[in-house]
Amino acid sequence: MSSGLYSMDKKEFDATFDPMRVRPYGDTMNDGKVQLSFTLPIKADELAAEAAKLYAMKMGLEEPGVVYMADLGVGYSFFVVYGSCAHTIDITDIRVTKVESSVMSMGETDEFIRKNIGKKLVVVGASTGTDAHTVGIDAIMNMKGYAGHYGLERYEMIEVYNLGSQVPNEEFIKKAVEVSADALLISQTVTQKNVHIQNMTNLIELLEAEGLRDRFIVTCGGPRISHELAKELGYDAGFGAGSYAEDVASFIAQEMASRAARP
Ligand code: B12
Repeated sequence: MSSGLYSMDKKEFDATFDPMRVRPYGDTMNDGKVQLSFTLPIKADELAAEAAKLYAMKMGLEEPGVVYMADLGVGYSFFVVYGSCAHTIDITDIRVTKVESSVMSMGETDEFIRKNIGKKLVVVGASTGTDAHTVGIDAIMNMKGYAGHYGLERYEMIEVYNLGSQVPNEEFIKKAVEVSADALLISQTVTQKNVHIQNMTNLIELLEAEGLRDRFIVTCGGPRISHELAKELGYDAGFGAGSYAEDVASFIAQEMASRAARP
């Protein structure tokens, strides 16, 4: 490593540097530089810029600077603030809850299903509750998929029912029973006032009340969904931003096979 990377002398840096304790990096290693953006409900002027700076300081940023201020209309201002953060994270303390299946390609998943399950898997998906966003669930289910990753409709060994958006949980479950679904795919995009938590919890409660919870593999996804949250709410797996059909297809196939193998 070149000593030019560091704000301190290389010897001094090597003596204090702990690769397990990390902090953000901007211009020079370990400088703690971060950038954040936020909106204040006051008009964009010198007072607002000072308020943004003080707020950043309260958040723990040292020497914050307003690098961008924009007028958002009557009485609102938008800021980008840059500063240094002193905190570090000990990465040896971090425990990650992640989906345990290994991700297979579309061809490998089809082959896995043929070999280990011997029938097409039936999946039913929707953006449930009041959520009107369809792009996420379509990215996973539609034939053309998303960002070069084909969707589930393209899989030879998966039969797909995409019910669209704003599907009430009762209707969703009814369809799943009607088509003898193996797996349910719930998409949630709107998280304002935790509406997704209420809706996702309601689905699990309805399944439990009807004695159907164990009949399906129940998965969910969305930009603010994590596997950890999904497990907490009683789902089998959760998929966040940047997930693709391969992720959920691999999980469902492997989970089906391991359930079938259980005595
Ligand atoms: C397009 C859009 C809309 C379109 C939706 C059109 C449509 N047919 O879907 C329209 C204009 C209708 C819309 C409406 C609204 N929207 Co809107 N919308 C967006 C926008 C710009 C993009 C969302 C999107 O399509 N992303 C692309 C997809 C591919 O990404 P994704 O959803 O994350 O999906 C990926 C993963 O999350 C995952 N995934 C998703 N679902 C699932 C499911 C499973 C099973 C799996 C495995 C994976 C998975 O895989 C996908 C691929 O990687 C976002 C802002 C943004 N830039 O993200 C706001 C946004 C989502 N909308 C927002 C809001 C508030 C609304 C409204 C409530 C606004 C209003 N007051 O009326 C309404 C919704 C009303 C309602 N009842 O739901 C907010 C949500 C805030 C929040 N956290 O709650 C956002 C973030 C905008 C914002 N910053 O305020 N919206």
